[in-house]
Amino acid sequence: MTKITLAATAALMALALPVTAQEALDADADGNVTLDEFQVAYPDTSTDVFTTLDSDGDGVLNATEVQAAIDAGVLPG
Ligand SMILES: [Ca+2]
Ligand SMILES: [Ca+2]
Repeated sequence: MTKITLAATAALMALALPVTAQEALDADADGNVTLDEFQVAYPDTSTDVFTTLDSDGDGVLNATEVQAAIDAGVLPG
């Protein structure tokens, strides 16, 4: 009974969670958005823009950096 309830709850939670911009962009689901992944969604994005968004300079965009880009109006939310 408990197992069934937990499974049902987990399923409902999965359905309720919206797909974030980060998840939509992160094609291989490794938690970071590479320039290649980014350009699949935004082919006109230059490396300069991507570098600007990559605030910690590690070469990929993490969820915080993607959210910052959305907050700044660079990406649609
Ligand atoms: Ca990725
Ligand atoms: Ca980064």
